Order: sequence, then C-alpha cells, then structure tokens
Amino acid sequence: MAHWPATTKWNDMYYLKRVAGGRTVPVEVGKNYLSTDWKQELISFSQFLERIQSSNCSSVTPSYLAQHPLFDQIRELKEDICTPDYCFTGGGELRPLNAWFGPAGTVTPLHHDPHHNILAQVVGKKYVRLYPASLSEELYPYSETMLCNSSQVDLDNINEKEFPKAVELEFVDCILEEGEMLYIPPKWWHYVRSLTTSFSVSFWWSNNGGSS
Ligand SMILES: O=C(O)CCC(=O)C(=O)O
Repeated sequence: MAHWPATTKWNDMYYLKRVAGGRTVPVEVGKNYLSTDWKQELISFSQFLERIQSSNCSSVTPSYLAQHPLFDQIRELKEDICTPDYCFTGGGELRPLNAWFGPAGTVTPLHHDPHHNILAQVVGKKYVRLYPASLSEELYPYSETMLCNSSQVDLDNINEKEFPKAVELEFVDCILEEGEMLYIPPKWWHYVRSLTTSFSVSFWWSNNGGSS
C-alpha cells in the first residue's frame, strides 16, 4: 500500500475536511451494532471529524463510520486508493468499497461475510481476531435471519455459562498496522477493535458464478 496517495493524505484531518467536510455521512453510535443502545445518525463529515477528535480525549461512546461506500460518494478519496490485484483473482466481481473510519475503541462484533475480503489499514491500527468458517456451531450464531451471520458471543466479556463451547476455541489474531492489508476468507468469523483513530478500506469480491 506504500504507493497509495491515501497513506500520506488521510492522516491529515485538514485534507479530509477539505475534500469531504460538507458531505453527509451515516455514523453508528452505541457499543456496537448488536447492542440495544445502538443507532445511526446522519451528520456532516466535518462534524464526524470533530467527534473523532473529542472521542479520543474522553470516554464517550465512539461514533463509527462503518461499512459505508464513501468512495462512491467522494471521488477525491477514491482517487487516493489503488485496488489490489488480488481482488481480481477468481474472475468474480468487486463490490463497492467500504470505509471504516472512527476513533480508538470502535468494535465490530464477531460475524462473517459471504465474500473474499482484503481489509486495508490506511490510518492507525486495529486488533483483528479470526475463527475459521468450520467453527460456526461453537460460535452460537443468532437464529434471526437478519443477524444469522453474527455471533451471540461477546468476545469482550464471554458468558461462559451460556456459551461454553466458545471458551477454549483456537483462533488467529493480529494487530493490523498502518500500511498493512489482511485477507479474510469468505465465511470466516472476524472481530475487529480499533486501537487508535483508524481508517480502513475493505475490498469485497466474489468468485465467478458463486455466491462466496
Ligand atoms: O474494521 C472493522 O471494524 C470491521 C471490518 C469488517 O468487518 C469487514 O471488512 O468485513
């Protein structure tokens, strides 16, 4: 990623404000999308940048610009990104790129997606934990259709009585550092926590003719 213009430009809040400040974006507010206090708000990108700055110096619940196709909305930011060649393996289709931007402490709870994924870390760092797709039963997915790709297990506070099978499972984890990309295979469970202000881009693609 060293050649991406984003790696130098997106650390500069004034640049982000200049190219995107006046635009409206949806942000998630609350512990995470599975918690009862969770909601979405539409605010200007400038307001969001201010929230990131104040969130990093207080304990307020972080706002998270999560899984949003920001690059379809703001051409300048799209031009700062280079799609990795890996995304064209398999001959399938690249889906709209998603932005994941927020302060330290945002959490994307354990879930899986049907696509190949390269998660590219442009600004800051994140803790990422992965469990193989084969462990679905041990991770207690929700039964509701809307949430059936999410686990009921809260990795920050595992309820051992309710979810005993989740306790001793092996996993792989890493700290995804600025300038690094991580490949996440289809249906692999992943949990992500930002350790600093963090701006990532996810590239999702499918195999030719397949749903995964
Ligand atoms: O970075 C995050 O918070 C979550 C990323 C993710 O879930 C994804 O790329 O599919």
